[in-house]
This record gives sequence, C-alpha cells and structure tokens, in this order.
Amino acid sequence: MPHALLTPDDIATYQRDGVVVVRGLFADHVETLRDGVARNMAEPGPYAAENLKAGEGGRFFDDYCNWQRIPEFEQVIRSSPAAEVAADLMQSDSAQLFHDHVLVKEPGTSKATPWHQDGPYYFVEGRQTVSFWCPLDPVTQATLRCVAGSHLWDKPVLPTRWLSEENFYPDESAYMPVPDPDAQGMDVREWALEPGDAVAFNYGTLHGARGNNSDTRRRAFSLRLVGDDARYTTRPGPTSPPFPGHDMEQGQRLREDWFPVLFRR
Ligand SMILES: O=C(O)CCC(=O)C(=O)O
Repeated sequence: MPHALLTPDDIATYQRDGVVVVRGLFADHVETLRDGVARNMAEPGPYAAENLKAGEGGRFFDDYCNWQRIPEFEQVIRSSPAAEVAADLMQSDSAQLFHDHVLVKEPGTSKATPWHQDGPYYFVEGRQTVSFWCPLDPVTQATLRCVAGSHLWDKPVLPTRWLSEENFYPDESAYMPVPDPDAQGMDVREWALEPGDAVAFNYGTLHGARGNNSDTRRRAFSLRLVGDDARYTTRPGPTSPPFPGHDMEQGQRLREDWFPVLFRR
C-alpha cells in the first residue's frame, strides 16, 4: 500500500512522466522550514549564491547541503513523510538522502530559472531518484515547470551555469542542446501550489521556474533523495554539489555516513 498521501495512479504518473504533484507533503512542517530558510539566509553556507546579473531586479538566492548545520532542516528531513513517499514514487525499498537546497525569489525577480536537468550536475546515476520542490509561500505564477517524459530521453541536456550561462563541462557534444519547451510544444506541467505542497520530479526531468513578478516572496525548499539503484559516478569535472573529499569510487552506493538512509521497507 502506498503512503496515504499517494494513490497508485500518482506512482504510475511519476514512473511514466517523471513528475507528479504531492499535495501537503510538508504541510505539517511549513513554519519549521520557513525558520530554516531564514536561518540559512542569515548564515549562508560556502555554496550560497546570488543568481542575478547587475541591473536585474529582485533577488534570487540559493544555497544547498545545509541540513547538518540547520537543525530545522534536519528535523523536517527526518520526521516528515518525504522519505517514505520518495520510496513509493521511486518504487524502491529504501530512500537515501542526497541533499537539501533552498531557492528564494524575492518579489520582482523576473528572471526565470533556466531549463535544466539536475542529473548531469550530480555524481549520481540511476533511475530511482526524486527531488521534492516545496514552496513555502502560495505560488500561483512563480511556479516550477517540468517537461513530462523528459526523464526517459536518450541523451542528457547540456548543463550550464545559471549566472554566467557558460557550459558546466567542456564536451558539448556529449549532450543535447537546451530545448525551448514552450516553443517546441512540449508537455509542460505546472501547478498552483500551497505552502507545503511538493512537486516530485526525477533527476532526469527537464525543469525550470518562472520569474516571481508577484509582490510576495517565493521561498522554496527542495529535498533530493535516491533509491536502491543509485550509484556514484564520475563526471567530466567537479559536480554540483561537489562534496569535496567524498572518497567514493565509480559504481559504489552513496556512503551512508554522509548520505543517511532515511527509510527502509
Ligand atoms: O526554484 C527554482 O527556481 C528552481 C528549482 C530547481 O531547479 C530545482 O529544485 O531543481
């Protein structure tokens, strides 16, 4: 039986489309996550970034890999139903934490988050992956957008740097060019969301986000997990996140002392 937040149809949708909405996944944890985001922005970590060029309006802050030092994040990661729901969606017997990510678009940030797949930036390969993108403010137009079915594409999409727009790795020919899903008539999924809802998507799913032209903040907490088949793989350069000193080798499971298993059947 799937977790009560899911139906069998949600799981089938996730497998087929690589994206599904999970209403209320973090509903009991919104205030804690807001406190965590406030702490994270007041005490940014070594990877914190501002993602706007000079003259672009608003503020687009992000930071990741902070759960060990932001107690609010660890509490939610360990006590919310996210890990069990992740295992159900991935059809996996376990759910292992990869990392957390905070993405805040302040009011008047018209910059769209560029289309990308997360997988090419990560040192993880495997089909059993999930990222939960959870807004902490009501979101009507500043939404996450995902291309249904893109997690099954044969070739990965070229990873680029969000601010400089340069290629992330040297060999462009190993990737397909970044598509323009609207112009190309792709099946783009997006939802109006309440705080605590989550969009679940595979690391291979092409996604981006609209700018925030509203007069309210758009704080988002993202939680990334992997399942049974996930293995460490090398990439043609430093990955994002980099996890310096991880000491893993090609084909190994992610080390559990750094990436704890949060749920096992
Ligand atoms: O919040 C955003 O603007 C983008 C989120 C995203 O790309 C992600 O969570 O992987």
